[in-house]
Amino acid sequence: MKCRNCDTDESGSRNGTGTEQKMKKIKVALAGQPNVGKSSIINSMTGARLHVGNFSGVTVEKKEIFIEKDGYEIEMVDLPGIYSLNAYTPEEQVAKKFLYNEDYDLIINVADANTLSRNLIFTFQLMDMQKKMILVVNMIDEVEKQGGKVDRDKLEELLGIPVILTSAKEHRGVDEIVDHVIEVYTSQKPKNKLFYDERIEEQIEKLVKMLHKSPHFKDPDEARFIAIRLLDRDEEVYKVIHDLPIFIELHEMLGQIYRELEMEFDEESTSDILSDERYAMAKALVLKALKKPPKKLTLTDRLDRLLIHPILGLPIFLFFMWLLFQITFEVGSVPMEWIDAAFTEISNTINAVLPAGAIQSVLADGIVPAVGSVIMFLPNILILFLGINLLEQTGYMARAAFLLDGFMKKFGLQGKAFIPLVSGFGCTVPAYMAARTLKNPKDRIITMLVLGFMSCSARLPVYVLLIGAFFPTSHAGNILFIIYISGAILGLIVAKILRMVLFKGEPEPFVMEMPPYRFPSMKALGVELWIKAKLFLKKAGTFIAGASMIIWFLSSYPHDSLLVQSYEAKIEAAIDEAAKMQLQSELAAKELENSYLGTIGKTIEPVFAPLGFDWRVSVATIAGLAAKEVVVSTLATLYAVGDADEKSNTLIERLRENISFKAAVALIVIIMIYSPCIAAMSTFWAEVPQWAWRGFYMVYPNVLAWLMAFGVYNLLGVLGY
Ligand SMILES: Nc1nc2c(ncn2[C@@H]2O[C@H](COP(=O)(O)OP(=O)(O)OP(=O)(O)O)[C@@H](O)[C@H]2O)c(=O)[nH]1
Ligand SMILES: [Mg+2]
Repeated sequence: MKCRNCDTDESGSRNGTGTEQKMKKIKVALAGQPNVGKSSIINSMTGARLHVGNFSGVTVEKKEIFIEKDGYEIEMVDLPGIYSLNAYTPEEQVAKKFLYNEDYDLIINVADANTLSRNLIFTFQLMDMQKKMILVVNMIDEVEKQGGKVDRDKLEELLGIPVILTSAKEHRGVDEIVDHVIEVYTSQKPKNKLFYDERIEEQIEKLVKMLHKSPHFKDPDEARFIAIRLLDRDEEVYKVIHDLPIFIELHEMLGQIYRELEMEFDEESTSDILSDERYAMAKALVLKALKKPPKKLTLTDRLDRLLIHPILGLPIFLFFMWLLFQITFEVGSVPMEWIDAAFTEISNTINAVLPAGAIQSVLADGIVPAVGSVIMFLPNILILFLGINLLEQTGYMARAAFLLDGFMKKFGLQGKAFIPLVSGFGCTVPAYMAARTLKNPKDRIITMLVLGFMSCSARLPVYVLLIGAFFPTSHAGNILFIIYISGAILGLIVAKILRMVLFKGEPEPFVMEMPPYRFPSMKALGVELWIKAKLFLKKAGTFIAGASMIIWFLSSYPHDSLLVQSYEAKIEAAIDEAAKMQLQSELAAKELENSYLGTIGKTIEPVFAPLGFDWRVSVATIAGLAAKEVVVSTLATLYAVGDADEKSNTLIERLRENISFKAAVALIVIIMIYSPCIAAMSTFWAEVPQWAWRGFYMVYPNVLAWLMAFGVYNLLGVLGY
């Protein structure tokens, strides 16, 4: 078996092999309830690196992985988790739309063996679609560890579809899946074994007959599915039949059927009747096919006694967060100094080896310090990501959301918003996507509007650099923690204001599944960190290096030969080395000020002057709109180009000489609040179609950032800094 795009980090694109024309294609939809291990199964089968986590709503967009075997090209589509075909949240809608509208050959329905009966309810809905289907019962390791057992043959016999027992964690059963896919694809579809109560079947039959009157529903399987979905009060399906010529007749018949069934079953809606039916079938099936593990107090129960304790829960959570930022700073700064020193050494070597000129300058003053200044924060970023990953993988994320629900509700946000907000500490782009798990559109837009205040990992380099330069090392970890917490608190306050002014009403009540605690897989953690490191280094080597070349060019040209000549004469006439050095520094500073960037900087300087920023910091701030690391690399380039002083070698020393403490704090405030990077902004645009919100989103964080920075700068001034 060969996987074609598994070594791409997040899949999606296909790298053609040229052989694909000859291959027969099979398209498989991987559907199942959230957190059952769909993405893990694809990873385990193919070596792909789809993102997994121990909470519902990890996958929010469909992802394709291609595998080849025995002359077949199999496209596996990993879908977001979906509780039922009566889906509500935007990410569930992605899965539902795919299942309804796309052309695919078969469904692999993944179920969690721990919660089999609940999962089977969705399985029945999928079986109603009358497509070729395989049931994969995953997490078999957990059930067996507790002394339970799933009877595969029994399940197959009762459901009438192939069943595979798997453990994605232990790589058990997963290799069988591809063979089954090919076998099911090449064989006839088995006969439908799923029938409801006779009284319901009678009505389904009536509806099918009516649907057959329309040329759209000649296929009996499809007509049966539509009939069942109509009984299940599926709005999407209702919209489809609404436009048919038979609609009036059908609508009348439906009304009558609803009334009859509701009377007969004494239920409020036919949808409830079908739910009860499926529930009863699932229960009966589980009784026959699952040996239940004996009930005992699990590790999860014992851990939860402490971790979601009504009084201790929150302080424990805050302690974990504090610890994370301490470690991020303390442990991260050790290799940081080595990396910094290594890049300074490279710059010095380039200066020594290459003849003076544009090439020497673009390398030693442009690319090397810029890329180095960003790469040196890789250790900090990896530690922060490790922390977020642990939160995701262990199952603690859902608990933290639960603990903070009451608190967040006071600020007009719902507890579930905690997940996108925390993801925002890693990267704002997936965090905007993760907001899809919020059902209520108002909750979702508020969360997205304040998400930018959760400092992403790209802002970490700016913070660590400024903290290193302007605060005592002993407090560094605490300062970092305070910055992150302040961002979060500001987010809550803004959410409250938005809720009061623009989005009146209450946030949705908290509904979220608490998954069992799971030990994170070291391999999965390693892979996630490796992907992160690779992406970060790639960004430093491409985007940041490119940006630094532009900054270097703009800050080195145009050359004023008259100025250089006049200074060269002065330097030659200088009496001693010190005077020479002084003149060289003056020349470098003047040239920089006269450069293109100097001119641009001077033009925008007045906007930032009230915050104590000189033109260089102003330019770096604006450049940070592209990506936050660019703030650091721009400062590195600007201070390297304009600095001929051999004494202050590191960027930190140069910053201390050129920026005041209060301006540095104002810069931290700006970075914390103003618009995130281009990638994040375009994601927001893609996720939020309303122009009014897009416009608001582009303006308000920047105005707020300036005002807050101005306030802090002046407050520090009053306090005597
Ligand atoms: N013990 C055990 N854990 C598993 C197994 N498969 C997945 N997991 C864990 O279950 C959690 C959920 O896995 P995912 O692959 O993200 O689940 P998903 O179905 O893709 O979830 P959504 O994308 O949210 O719908 C993760 O913590 C996995 O490590 C398994 O077979 N055994
Ligand atoms: Mg997933």
